[in-house]
Amino acid sequence: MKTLKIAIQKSGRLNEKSVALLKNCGLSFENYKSSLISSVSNFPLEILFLRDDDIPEYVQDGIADLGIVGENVIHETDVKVIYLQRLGFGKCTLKIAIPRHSDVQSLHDLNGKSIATSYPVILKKFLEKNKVSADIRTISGSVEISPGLGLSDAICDLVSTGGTLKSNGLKPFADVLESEAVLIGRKSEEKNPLIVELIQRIQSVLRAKETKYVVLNIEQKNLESIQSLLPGIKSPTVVPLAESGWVAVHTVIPERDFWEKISELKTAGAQGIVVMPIEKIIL
Ligand code: PRT
Ligand code: ZN
Repeated sequence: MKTLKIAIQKSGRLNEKSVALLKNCGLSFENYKSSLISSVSNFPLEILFLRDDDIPEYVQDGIADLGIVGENVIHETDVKVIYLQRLGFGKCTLKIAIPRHSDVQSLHDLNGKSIATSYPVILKKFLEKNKVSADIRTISGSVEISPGLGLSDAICDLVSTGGTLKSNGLKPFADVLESEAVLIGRKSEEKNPLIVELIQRIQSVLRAKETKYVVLNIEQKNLESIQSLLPGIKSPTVVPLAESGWVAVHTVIPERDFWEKISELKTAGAQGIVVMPIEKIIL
């Protein structure tokens, strides 16, 4: 079978998590910072290390079969690729931001103003959709300093914590695009068995990350009340303890309502609660 190629960011914000995701899928490869390509020894896959801006086009043109890249880059380059899987990291929002004391109150107030950005394509579409006519100034980096230098009235840039805006005297004004890292590919290759296999592995890693494995002890008489609190994958595993009248319950809990669940379990009489990370969940 033809060896697949996946393009990931060479260095930058998505590199580490892309590499970790592939390694968690059981893929074995060297992550040399100096090389552009690395072969996976236990799966027919080669990893290309590229600048993120080049990844969508490489996938579209068939130089790579798969890519891991931020949605913001895909929308800006306007290529024909498909989303195979959202990956849950690299989350950020492309936002229009204005100086803290700006008189801009509504989107309409941006008419006639200048906005500096590295995302002219996405911004243009957003402004057109909202019937705003502003002057888009395309710059390639350090967009956030532009209003302070008098180069623009506003900016449109990626924001994650908001710290960069704040330290440059800016405040968020409007959300343009939500973004996270995604696995992309080509429509024609969607059913390639190697791609299907890789997506299944990625999904099992992502599912595991969303859940914790929990073991707890409970008196038999309280078992029913806690069973209703524990959805588990199918139903919890219940094992008798040496001490009569007590059982151990094994289950999984979603990360998102973890603390809430634990406190409900304690109230229902659970003791000796042990929580463990899960490596993979294969359904
Ligand atoms: O060299 P290469 O071209 O590959 O990398 P790059 O410099 O173009 O991209 P890089 O590594 O900075 O970001 C890669 C991807 O990470 C982006 O395309 C986004 O999808 C995602 N991402 C997530 C971010 C951020 N969060 C982010 N905060 N990309 C950039 N930022 C920048 C933003 O531009 C601003 O300068 O961080 C600053 C704001 O951060 P906060 O935390 O202060 O709000
Ligand atoms: Zn880039």
